[in-house]
Amino acid sequence: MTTVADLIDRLETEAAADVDSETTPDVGIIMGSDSDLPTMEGAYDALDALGFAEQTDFATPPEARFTFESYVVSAHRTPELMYAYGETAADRGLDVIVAGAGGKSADLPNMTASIAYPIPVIGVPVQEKSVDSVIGMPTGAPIVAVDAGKSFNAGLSAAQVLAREHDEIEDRLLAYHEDLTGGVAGVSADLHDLGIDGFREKHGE
Ligand code: AIR
Repeated sequence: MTTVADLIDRLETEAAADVDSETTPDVGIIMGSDSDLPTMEGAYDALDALGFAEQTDFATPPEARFTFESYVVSAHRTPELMYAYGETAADRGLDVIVAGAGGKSADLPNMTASIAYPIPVIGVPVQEKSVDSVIGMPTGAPIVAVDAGKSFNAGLSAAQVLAREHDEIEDRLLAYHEDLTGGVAGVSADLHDLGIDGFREKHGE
């Protein structure tokens, strides 16, 4: 069985390996519990829509140039792992972290933001009651955060961070936005031109 010590060893070994940053995961997605996964899936969906591939083995990256990885890291059950993840993030080649946690003590995003600083952390409060805990940082200890459950936006924000360095991601973000606005224009025209009944018939509502 894999232990927390095994995972910490793994992270530290990877950090020491000094591999080409083009082969390391660009985005790290972490969550306090696997029960957060249904909420955090939006971040995967956003990155997937932008052409990111999942990297499941640090040593053998997928062909796609831009990648993400994910782990369950609990601030309260496995604080040592949280510390190791944040501390090794830069040396493991991560450029940005998406961190989600739920409950009233949703401290993984805010603690990781402090440990991994200056790597930006985008916090996802898994529930409404987690918002204050995620965003309530003291002056000088920043975190970026999305609204409760909005992990899709966290994935987009992570890509925005990377787009400052990679034109290819900027182009994909612009194409995504064009699709999005086109979708709104399409339903707007349908609603007007078909009328409410016609719209319901066409869109199945
Ligand atoms: N959590 C896990 N470790 C520390 C915290 N705050 C959060 C998880 C999850 C919630 O506690 O992020 O949203 C409940 O976790 P579980 O594992 O009991 O379902």
